Amino acid sequence: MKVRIIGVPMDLGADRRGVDMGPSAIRYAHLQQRLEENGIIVEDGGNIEVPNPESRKIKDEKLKYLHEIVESSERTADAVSGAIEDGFKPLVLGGDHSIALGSVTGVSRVLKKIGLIWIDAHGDFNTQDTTPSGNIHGMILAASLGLGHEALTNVGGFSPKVLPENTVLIGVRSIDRDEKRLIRESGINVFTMNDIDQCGMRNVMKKAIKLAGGGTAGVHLSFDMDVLDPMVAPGVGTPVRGGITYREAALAMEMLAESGIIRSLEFVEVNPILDRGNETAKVAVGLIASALGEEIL
Ligand code: NNH
Ligand code: MN
Ligand code: MN
Ligand code: MN
Repeated sequence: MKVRIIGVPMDLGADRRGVDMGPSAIRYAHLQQRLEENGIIVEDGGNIEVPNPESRKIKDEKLKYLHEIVESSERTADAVSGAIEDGFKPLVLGGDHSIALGSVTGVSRVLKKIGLIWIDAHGDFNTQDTTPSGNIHGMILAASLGLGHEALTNVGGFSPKVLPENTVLIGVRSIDRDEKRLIRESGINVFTMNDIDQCGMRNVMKKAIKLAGGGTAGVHLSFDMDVLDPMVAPGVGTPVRGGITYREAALAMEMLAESGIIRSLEFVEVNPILDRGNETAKVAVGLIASALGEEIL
């Protein structure tokens, strides 16, 4: 297997500094070495260029940094498409979750019909009409399905990037009021924390793999580190109590690796400023290794 690392030091979508250092923190936690030990050929493609919030004066818009995020997304999409075309599996490191717009666009453009597995404490299903914060990282799953601001949905020049029946949202426990209605109406597949508690991660992932992988050319995994319990992953911008354990996350990754459906993946929202001893980045590296086929024995 050949993997190309693509860093996206983006913090504009969360409007909060620190998460832009996520790619460095994950690299510093020996990502490349760990993957190479597993026999993977790793190429580090460096970082996508992202502007700093300090270099920007006007800040009064409803969707914060819309223009900058759209432009960065196009660059990320090109890097992700390029990696797949060059025979690599793109591994995108965030950065806040707004970077998923670029990754999803990049995979969808090459594979045409994709599945999407979105693992997150949040729904990321807001639009300009429902967002309580104006932060674009809370809108990207909706945008991938063609819902929301046209500047977001039109990234890559096509929309939607994925169909609701091939979209699976897992681990949610914090959804805004109007966002709830949008998710229900959308027809996407959702497994909440309650579903994980009731049915177990194994059963949830079995269903998710069928839904996202069935009849698609491949699946993009978008993993928001805040899905983990804050005790496991303290270094995230918007922690929510009652998250999944390390083993639940690792099992999900191991099952995805075994299924063979994953064509590209990303890990987002690692914020080293809020972290303890780079623990969250280390957790991310363990999960990435599992998702890319590392076996316990
Ligand atoms: N739902 C909130 C919003 O739209 C929070 C989103 N924050 C996240 N999403 N970290 O994963 O602003
Ligand atoms: Mn920055
Ligand atoms: Mn998210
Ligand atoms: Mn989240």
